Amino acid sequence: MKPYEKMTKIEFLKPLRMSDDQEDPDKGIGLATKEKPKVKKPPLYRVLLLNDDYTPQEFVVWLLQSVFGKSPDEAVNIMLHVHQNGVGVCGIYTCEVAETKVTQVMDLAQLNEHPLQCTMEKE
Ligand code: TYC
Repeated sequence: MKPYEKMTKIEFLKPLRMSDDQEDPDKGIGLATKEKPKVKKPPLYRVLLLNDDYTPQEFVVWLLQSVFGKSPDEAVNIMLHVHQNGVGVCGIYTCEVAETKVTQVMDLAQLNEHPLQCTMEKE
């Protein structure tokens, strides 16, 4: 039986260990030993809701629940924060997700003929 025939699938995928008496071809050519992590965290974006005098409060609460997955209590709190302070954060997402949320809010506002504005900014 050949050695690889005894190997499991996982063993087969593992690189074979070089035995001590074999010459290491990479020895002494200054290869870095400490690897830097290769994954970078993606930039994040805040999605902001702006206050206006015409969009109904119930519509904003509904949006926060359906687009941003907020609970009824969270949605009311965010809506009231925006109502009182002029602007508020609906959520923090990667760029593509944030863009999608902004588009969904703007489309729903337009469809329902409300002047609601939604934007995003880098964290
Ligand atoms: N100010 C609005 C009103 O009193 C409610 C409102 C809240 C509108 C938040 C927009 O992003 C908003 N009807």
